Amino acid sequence: MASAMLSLASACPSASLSAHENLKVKLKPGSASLSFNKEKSNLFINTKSSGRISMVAVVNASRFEGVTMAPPDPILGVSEAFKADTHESKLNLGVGAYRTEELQPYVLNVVKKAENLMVERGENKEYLPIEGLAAFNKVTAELLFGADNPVIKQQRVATVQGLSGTGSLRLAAALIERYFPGAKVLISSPTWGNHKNIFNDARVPWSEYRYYDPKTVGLDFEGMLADIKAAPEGSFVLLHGCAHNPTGIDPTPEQWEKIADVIQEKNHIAFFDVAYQGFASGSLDGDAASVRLFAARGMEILVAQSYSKNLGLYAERIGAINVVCSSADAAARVKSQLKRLARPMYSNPPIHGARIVANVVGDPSLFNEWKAEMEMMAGRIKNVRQKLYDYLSAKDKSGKDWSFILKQIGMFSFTGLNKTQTENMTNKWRVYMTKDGRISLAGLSLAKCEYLADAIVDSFHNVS
Ligand code: PLA
Repeated sequence: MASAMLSLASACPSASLSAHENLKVKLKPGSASLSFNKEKSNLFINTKSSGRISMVAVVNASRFEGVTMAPPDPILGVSEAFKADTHESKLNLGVGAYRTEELQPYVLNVVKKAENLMVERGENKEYLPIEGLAAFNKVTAELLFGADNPVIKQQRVATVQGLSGTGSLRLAAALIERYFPGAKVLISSPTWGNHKNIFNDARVPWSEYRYYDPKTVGLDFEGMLADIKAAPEGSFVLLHGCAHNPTGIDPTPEQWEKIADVIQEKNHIAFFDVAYQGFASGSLDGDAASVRLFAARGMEILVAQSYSKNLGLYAERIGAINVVCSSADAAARVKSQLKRLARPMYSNPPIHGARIVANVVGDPSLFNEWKAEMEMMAGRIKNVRQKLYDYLSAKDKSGKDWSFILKQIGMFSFTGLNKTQTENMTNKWRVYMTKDGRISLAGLSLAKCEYLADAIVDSFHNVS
């Protein structure tokens, strides 16, 4: 670069450059012509005496000029804003991450024990196969379907370890895009915000089915069935296996049966997102009932699993995609294609979280300890839910019925606060939450319930 600068100076002594965003050039008339290729950030100088000299100009004009600023993520962006706030009374109810009563992150005791086991065994860090850790894949499918389930006995499940729930959903989306071109995915309205991103990025078309009814603050079951029925035959229907995010409203067992009826009638394929197994009710089997009901009917289904919440392994990125097929042969083929899709995306998955899950779920004593810890976590969330309801009912003199909060399950509550009201929650009360009115009760302590109730009552009644 130094020599190029020198040749510019000698070829054209009167040229001076000030190259920032816009290139400004002064030239002595008639002595040379100069052109600047903005696309390539190249500067070409023609002089009469020495012909064409080309050089790469030292400019600050970016080749990424066309890249616009992306908006903050509607969920994870809330955590960033929370961190930047220095206010003492701030409360992060945005992302669904479990906190202790002291509002501290929690590493499960069984996770620590499983990690100690790994150190004791001196396990290595070699690459995993593309499909992941065999011991993990075995226990994760068993946890989901039950070890004695015929789909497992008949080897009809293609299980591939994924990068937690999100990565597993994304892998399945890639499978849909490749093998079901044009097929639509039906998504509940509302749903977890990232679902739409996942299918958009995988270039899978999607549309919404009715789910939440603001009038009853409950499930719009008739609307849901009608929209699933109206969808083109062979669509994929994305269902939250338990603890629907963000509403906390799940179909009843009878309603699940009817949903399965319609999906079967229309030759649709159910695609379950199970991000909260054991965390919704405290029971691993209870929370897998919807998935097992579909499997028991002999339906082919997809199920994405996550261990972020139930084992608190958020940052380990551990989960799986399971595709239940009608034959072992089809399952083997599907699995081979899932591996083929994974290889160029991320090659093979990380080992640490997979070993933790395999150690906990595969060891009867750790497994029982885990269940107790999960019940403890689910129980703490239920306690703050009750306490928040008690405060809201006591403080709100308008007679508004807040009992919907008690009917919702899982780690969230869908408050019904609108965007302006949620802004009041954050700007005035320093309660960080998503703009759809969702609060994560897993981030709330008993000690903060009264403060939160004051913030909600104020926002609900004094802001429209
Ligand atoms: N599916 C649903 C329904 C979820 O709510 C989440 C996480 C995931 C999948 C994916 O989680 P994973 O990739 O960590 O396994 N939803 C969180 C976090 C808890 C997030 O948005 O990423 C939420 O606050 O909604």
